[in-house]
Amino acid sequence: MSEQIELLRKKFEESISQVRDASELETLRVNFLGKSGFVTTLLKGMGKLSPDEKKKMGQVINTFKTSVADAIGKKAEELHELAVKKEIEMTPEFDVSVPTDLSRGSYHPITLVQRQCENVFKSMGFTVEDYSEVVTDYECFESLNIPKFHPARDMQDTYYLTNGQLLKSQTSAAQNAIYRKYKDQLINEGKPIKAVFPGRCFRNESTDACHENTFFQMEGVMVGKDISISNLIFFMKTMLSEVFQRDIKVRLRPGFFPFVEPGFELDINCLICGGEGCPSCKHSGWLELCPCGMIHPNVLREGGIDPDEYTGFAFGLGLTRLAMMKYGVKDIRDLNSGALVNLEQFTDDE
Ligand code: FA5
Repeated sequence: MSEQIELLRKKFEESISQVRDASELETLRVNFLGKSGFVTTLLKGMGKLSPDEKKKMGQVINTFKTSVADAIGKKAEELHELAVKKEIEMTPEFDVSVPTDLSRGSYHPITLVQRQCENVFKSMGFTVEDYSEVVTDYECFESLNIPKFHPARDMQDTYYLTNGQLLKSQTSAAQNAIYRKYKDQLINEGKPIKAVFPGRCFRNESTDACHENTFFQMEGVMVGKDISISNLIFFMKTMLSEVFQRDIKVRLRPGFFPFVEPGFELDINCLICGGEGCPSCKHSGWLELCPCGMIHPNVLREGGIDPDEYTGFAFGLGLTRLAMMKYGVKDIRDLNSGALVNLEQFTDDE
């Protein structure tokens, strides 16, 4: 079996050095780490071994598995950086000194609330991360404890590219990469991971006053020793009181997301109708704003972090809905309408 692992290691190293893009990387990951992949087959093959051999081989295979997962994570980051660099190189140069007679523009309300939230979290020691809008199935679902055919996928039907990649349906898609990016600092220097990552999300969704097919979220994660629900509630409360600059009613209720346990829904009392019920809150008086919870052990493990040593929380703030509430926009679709008459009236009040 040791020889078999050595051969597989060589095969993996050779294959990963030839990978040119994210879809090839995903194929390689499935070949090695997928349900019928080489590593899973190795683990299944241990059934025939004696208990002593099983223990020994189990360790060897797991070390191999971790090294494969780490190398794939690193390669994903490299490919991402390369793609960004290429895009920058291809952007034509333009002359910023050319005079223009266009009137001065204004920031979009979503940009305004995004910046406010970023500033609040930066002041509390969080880094702000950028992530691509086109992601793999692994990033958006599998790394988040949502295997193929899991019913939770039905809630997030999205748009697929012909190469198997997809437009991300949730900012949670960046979680795995963030854990891999900062895990060494966490493990070697004891520095907790504290990051927020705003981004555009896409869902194949019937639109109404509070649902769009293209909307913004801001994900936040904190991972370290002894991180608990109290930390989560503290950061949520601070963020909301800083953004609204006044007391607002919120409620926390149980919610299910495969990547957190326990999970919660954080709702905000509708500021359009004052909680009476209106189309903006589907006549319930409450608007789902920021689901959250304690990160599931499987998700931490998949990100290279030992869940027996570290815990963490994650949240997924609906930035577009936050903009609606903050600026009293009754219909979410107005925010994507491009109607300047509506959008120009908001200013950066910082
Ligand atoms: C998620 O997307 C989870 N990834 C959030 C999460 C992160 C949970 C981390 C736990 C831990 P959900 O599908 O409920 O969950 O979306 C999160 C928020 O995004 C919603 O509360 C809402 O504010 C916003 N949202 C979701 N769908 C839409 C939509 N179609 N239009 C506008 N806003 C939306």
